[in-house]
Amino acid sequence: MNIAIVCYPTYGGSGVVATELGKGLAAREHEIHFISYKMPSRLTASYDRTYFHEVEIPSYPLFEYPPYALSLASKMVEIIEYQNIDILHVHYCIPHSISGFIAKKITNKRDVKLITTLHGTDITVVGNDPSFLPVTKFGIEVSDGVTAVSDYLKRQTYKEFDISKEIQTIYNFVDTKLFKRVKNDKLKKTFASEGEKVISHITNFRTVKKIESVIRIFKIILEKINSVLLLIGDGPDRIKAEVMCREMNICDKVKFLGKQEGIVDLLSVSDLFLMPSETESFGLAALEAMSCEVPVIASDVGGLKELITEKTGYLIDKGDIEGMAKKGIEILSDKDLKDFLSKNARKRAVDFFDIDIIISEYEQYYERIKKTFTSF
Ligand code: GMT
Repeated sequence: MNIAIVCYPTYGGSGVVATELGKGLAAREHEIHFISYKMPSRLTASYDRTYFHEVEIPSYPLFEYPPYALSLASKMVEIIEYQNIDILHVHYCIPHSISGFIAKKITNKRDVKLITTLHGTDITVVGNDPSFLPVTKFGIEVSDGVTAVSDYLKRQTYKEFDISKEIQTIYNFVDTKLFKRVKNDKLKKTFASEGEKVISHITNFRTVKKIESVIRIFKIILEKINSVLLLIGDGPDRIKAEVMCREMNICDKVKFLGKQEGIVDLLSVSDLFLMPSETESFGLAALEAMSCEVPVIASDVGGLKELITEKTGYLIDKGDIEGMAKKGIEILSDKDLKDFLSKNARKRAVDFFDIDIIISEYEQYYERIKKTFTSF
């Protein structure tokens, strides 16, 4: 199939899933056309049968806010017309599914199927902002196929939007052959001294990720366990986190690493991963940690219970900082417990969320949607 994949290029879950999906599909002989306003962050090399099309955003004095959704629709029209596209797969509803609908209308090609994957904040935060609700609902309704990254998100979409559209859950995935624990003592020594434990957190530092909770949990753990905290990523709340560390006098123990490409190496030196998010439709970063044998302590919210079990980590009530720290101390001070959780975390990633399993699900879904009739 010729598949156009539309995503945000930034350091965020939906862009990562879209890019890894495209790379995985290209490896299975499909032709992939990525469309975005910038090269997606995980499209770091050139791959066979993979093309990137940049959306140019015109600046004109009249446009205080350049109409990105329309520039994107124009680019989609061009790609549909000239690349013989079968599937237009957009990741994150707003504004991608609306642009996709416009492009389909302009080209009038009913055989091109528009598939929208809902990722999380497009439904839970942005989508149900009253000003976005009607367009999000419309974007879902006019898609030929809709997938959600967890059953939780599917339920949430039905609840918030009062729609009858069929939504299929297709989970996030990880390439377990790449996301595999590697021994790297040299790297470990750059962060931690002998006997010091490494706790990690990957974040876009948005409010929903609750960075202040990560730091508070770490501070309590630190009182009992000699450890360091690696904060990987960047974003709006980073400065707040840096100020907190200064006030708590723990700057030497918290390493702000910024955006990193060598995630596998960093997870491989980690003993524990924290995800105390306010909400999380799936928790891709937690899955990547699990694949690298890192147990996860997370909030008991959203779709995280579809990923994390009592054999792979702990789900604790949202906001229960003491509870999360207590479990962290337990894991870091009991080698048998840590080994048990690590082994099962890896097993769960391999058995249920490996790239090969999930890419096959997407392929089957595309085949099914291709056979459906589009009335507009
Ligand atoms: O808001 C974010 O955290 C980023 C967002 C995205 O779409 O880039 O992440 C969401 O999509 C990921 C991939 O499907 C999921 O694993 C994350 O759980 C989800 N984030 C939230 O629901 C907060």
